[in-house]
Amino acid sequence: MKKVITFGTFDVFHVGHINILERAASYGDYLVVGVSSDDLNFSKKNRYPIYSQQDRMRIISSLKFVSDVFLEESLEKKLEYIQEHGASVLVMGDDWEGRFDWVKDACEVIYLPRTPSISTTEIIEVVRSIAK
Ligand code: C2G
Repeated sequence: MKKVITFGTFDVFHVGHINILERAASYGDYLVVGVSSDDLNFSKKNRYPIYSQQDRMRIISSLKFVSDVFLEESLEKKLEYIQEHGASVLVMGDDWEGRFDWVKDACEVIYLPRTPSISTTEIIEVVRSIAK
């Protein structure tokens, strides 16, 4: 069985997230998703996600093309996660282009184009401006 792995926060879930997960799944027979923990997010973006890690994991695990979900607690543990889950392909959006090339000895690394004109940050900004 060919296992594909991908990672992300998937906060305020939107169609860009669906698109990357669906395309990632098409590279194999089994898609495992590392959902970034609340603390990892705080360390990367200096803010906590709107949705809790429990809710984000529940949303991702309910998708028909996702086979397994786990909590991603550190960016440096990519290789460990890949080996632990027996993944032979890592898929990421191209905002991460080149950033995970260091795992290429362990598995194939594919960066896919992001869905244009949608992001969690933009949704938060729009909602904020409406609420004012
Ligand atoms: N994405 C996309 N199109 C968008 C928005 C996001 O294809 N319009 C993709 C991103 O490229 C990423 C995935 O959706 O592959 C999840 O995006 P984020 O939730 O923003 O994930 P991020 O916080 O970048 O966490 O170990 C890596 C990190 O955990 C990635």
